[in-house]
Amino acid sequence: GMSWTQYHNYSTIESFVQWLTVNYPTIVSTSVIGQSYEGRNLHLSKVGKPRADGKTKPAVWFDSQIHAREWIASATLTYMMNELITGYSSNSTYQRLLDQVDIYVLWVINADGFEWTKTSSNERLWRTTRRVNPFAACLGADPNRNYDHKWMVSGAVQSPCTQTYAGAFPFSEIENLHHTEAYLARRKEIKCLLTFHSFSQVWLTPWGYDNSLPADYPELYDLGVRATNALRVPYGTVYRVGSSTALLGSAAGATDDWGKAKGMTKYSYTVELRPSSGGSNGFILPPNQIIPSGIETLRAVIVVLQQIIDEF
Ligand code: 0X9
Ligand code: ZN
Repeated sequence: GMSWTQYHNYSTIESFVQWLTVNYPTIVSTSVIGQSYEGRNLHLSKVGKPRADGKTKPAVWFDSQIHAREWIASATLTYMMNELITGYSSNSTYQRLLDQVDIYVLWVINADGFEWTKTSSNERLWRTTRRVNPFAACLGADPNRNYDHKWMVSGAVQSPCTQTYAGAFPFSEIENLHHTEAYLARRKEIKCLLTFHSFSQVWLTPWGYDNSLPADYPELYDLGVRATNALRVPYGTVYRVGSSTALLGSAAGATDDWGKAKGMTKYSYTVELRPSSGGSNGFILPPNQIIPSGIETLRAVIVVLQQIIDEF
């Protein structure tokens, strides 16, 4: 097992995923979908009980840590998955959920950037990937500007030395390319995408590339409200719900818009976790908030899983 009283490095998260896979083989399987730019394995787990009749179940996709510095994202996701998996045999709610829905988990998208924030002496606030850019001294691109739906139309730039560099072309970043290949291969099953970030305590719907709203926005908004109402129960943590553009301003090429437009995923959300505010300090969330974040966010996730089961 792993602890949630501190933030861990990439190899510890890998060992934890391996441990879950070995110890809960009836509900967890894990594969490597490819390697990061620096050669780290990118792990995708499938969590859920296969149906006895072999019929397909609806699935949801969770991912985290596309932004290197947002440590609470993978900490919260690992906490929630540990709780669901290790609690499966004794908790009838978890059992009912995992018997009816599959959860794909891409644990850490930006493994290189994440590890850099852990190991470099002064780049705790690194955001992007770590790829060498052929014509610039600065490394990396913003992987949350690198997907191919409305790439570069807003909130992104073409200069490598900025935090929101979209990359030279869509899927220039190998981590994004592995993500889209693994995702689109399963898109007929996937009804919901949650991509975990920090911070601001907002539950964001598409679209993020401009101020238009998808036709089914009322349903996305309604589920977001119900999820964040459940999240509020344990500690009173307040989230706002709305489109990315309405709440944060537009930025194109992000996971959520791509998931909805290219993946045809109805419920596609970016979840910006604790804290609600704080400048760059907001990324440095004290480790004693990992477990509360995990507990409250799991409440929201349970509402989402139940909706997917009821609707599909
Ligand atoms: O700007 C981002 O990539 C996300 N915020 S963060 O502070 N974690 O960097 C928000 C992305 C919201 N989605 C879209 N703009 N499509
Ligand atoms: Zn982010």
